[in-house]
Amino acid sequence: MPRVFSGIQPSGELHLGNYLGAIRSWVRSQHEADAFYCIVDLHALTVETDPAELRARTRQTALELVAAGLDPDACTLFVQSHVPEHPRLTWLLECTASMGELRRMTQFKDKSAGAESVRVGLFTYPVLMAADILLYDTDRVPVGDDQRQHLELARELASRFNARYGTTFVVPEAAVPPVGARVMDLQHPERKMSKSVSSPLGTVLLFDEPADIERKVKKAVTDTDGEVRYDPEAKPGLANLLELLAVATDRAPAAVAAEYHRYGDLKRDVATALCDLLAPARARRNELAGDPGAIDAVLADGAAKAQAIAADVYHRAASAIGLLAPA
Ligand code: AQP
Repeated sequence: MPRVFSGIQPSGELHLGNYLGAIRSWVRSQHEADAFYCIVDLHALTVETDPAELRARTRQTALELVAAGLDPDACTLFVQSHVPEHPRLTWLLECTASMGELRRMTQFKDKSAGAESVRVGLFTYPVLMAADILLYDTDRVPVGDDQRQHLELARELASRFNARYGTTFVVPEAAVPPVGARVMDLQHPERKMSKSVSSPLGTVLLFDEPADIERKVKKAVTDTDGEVRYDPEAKPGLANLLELLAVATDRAPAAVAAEYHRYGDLKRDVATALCDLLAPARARRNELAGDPGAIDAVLADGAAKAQAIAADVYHRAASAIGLLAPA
């Protein structure tokens, strides 16, 4: 079975972009692959975080992922900081990466732009992400489009390490969905929907009530020419809505566009499709919320399974690079 790995930050409430870009493929992959899914709490430290909130969000993210369809019997779900090999391998990879290649990372440029003080962790974030992936001999990484560049770096670091020290890591492939890989903010269709950028009307949360979903879709920014056609360059807001309906109903955006003449009708059907798509997750979350201890047990079990693999791969890498093993 191929090995699949992917991660998500506990940096805010899960949104439709996280679901369509990543979590939906995770749910599918858990039945076809040996799947590892990680709540990457160390990544969340790269920006200002409140300690109590981070702790609560980490548990809540696990609960929400299970509600969204992850089955703890079919996949391994764990918290990054519970497996100490993640930061240990990061150091070996930081000594493999160069400053120049990290400076080229567009997410670093975006997130650091205008900041008075930038944490070193924000700069080295992609190396930690490479360690996350390489620790599990990962074949496939299901991610949204925004993570392509980081994935390329993980591949490059694996190949470079293998060339320098002998074959150690599996070189992973990105698996980016054909539609839904970049869900845009409904109010600012030029930027992606995001957890950490506040845009209450532009962000559809995974657990929004149907009335909120309808309100947000109804108010989504489009354009004034009134013609329904799929043209992401010229009509980004409309294209986003067409993609949402396409991905929710398993069709192509252009085929969806051909069925509509009025923006209002399209918005009505987008809202209905999203409400239907997200209803089962909302119902499951309400059930799971009654038993928070069950989630802690899932995470403990997941960390034990993950560490068994991560420890082996870390020791393989440490040995290859020349670290003396403890007697
Ligand atoms: N708008 C999006 N469209 C499609 N996929 C998306 N993903 C994120 N936003 C979109 C995918 O969700 C997975 C988890 O993302 P993450 O939590 O690790 O961080 P991120 O990519 O930086 O996403 P966010 O939600 O915008 O978080 P913040 O605001 O905290 O940075 C990834 O596979 C990502 O591609």
